[in-house]
Amino acid sequence: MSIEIVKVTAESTSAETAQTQDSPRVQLSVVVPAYREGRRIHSNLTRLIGELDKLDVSYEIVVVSDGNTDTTVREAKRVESPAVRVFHYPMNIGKGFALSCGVDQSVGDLVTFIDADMELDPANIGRFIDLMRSSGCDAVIGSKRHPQSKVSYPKLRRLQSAAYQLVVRVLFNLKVRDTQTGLKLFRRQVLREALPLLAIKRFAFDLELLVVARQLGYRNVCEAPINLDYQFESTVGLTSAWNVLWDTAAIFYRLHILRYYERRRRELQAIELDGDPHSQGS
Ligand SMILES: Nc1nc2c(ncn2[C@@H]2O[C@H](COP(=O)(O)OP(=O)(O)O)[C@@H](O)[C@H]2O)c(=O)[nH]1
Ligand SMILES: [Mg+2]
Repeated sequence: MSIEIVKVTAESTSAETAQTQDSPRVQLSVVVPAYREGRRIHSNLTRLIGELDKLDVSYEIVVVSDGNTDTTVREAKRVESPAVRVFHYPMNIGKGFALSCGVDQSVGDLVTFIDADMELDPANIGRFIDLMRSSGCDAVIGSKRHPQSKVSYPKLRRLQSAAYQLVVRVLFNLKVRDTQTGLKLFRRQVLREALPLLAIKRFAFDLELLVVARQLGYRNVCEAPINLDYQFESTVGLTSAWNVLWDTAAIFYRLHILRYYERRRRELQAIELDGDPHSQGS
């Protein structure tokens, strides 16, 4: 699939420009997938910037508008900060695709994903970075089941989430209690290796990323507390819940039956070697 990704903020605000000039190297990239966020994205990005400004890191914010036809792009562009870049493409492909696309456009050594609705408190990002630095882990993932998390969300969602995590535990034996929370921090190297192997563009992307990262040897994943303030405006209905389950079964099939991820990795390595002039008969 070939998709034209259009950058919709002015050239002078780009982080690549920042990288080549005197300003400090971007340490943290914050990728924000946005779908049907409308007017609230402006105040949400402003809140995010307020929290990031408190941290002792240089950062960029990469907003990815995934086929929005509402005011999301216009409202995101109104945010007056040189750290914010907004990308848009015309079709809605899915949050997973949007996150991958945001990572491609970003430059920081650390990469955070955060949902645009800011139901997850961006003030938590600082703790994620501290935890990564102190523990040396490959990824920090927000967990609704961490004992220090403060979460308020409906009973039905709690039940769905608990049942799903049970399925995940049985199928994949991941050593985490919540794969689905929309606040995560990765070392860029993990994403650089894992993202090209993923097949999922929409549902269960988070799970596939964690499964593939483990397969690549990135086993050191920490869970961190989050504050979740649920706003009852979810795009995840019963159909999506079913689709997540279906995608989850597909990950299991690709991992254990097809051995797809291993094969894909070998294919990509072969392509890389072919394209590398230093690999030819020296
Ligand atoms: N780019 C992109 N983002 C999406 C899509 N669906 C949801 N999102 C974003 O992902 C975040 C989480 O979605 P939401 O519907 O709130 O799911 P929930 O919080 O799990 O109930 C929000 O910030 C949305 O803007 C999508 O198809 N593409
Ligand atoms: Mg949400």
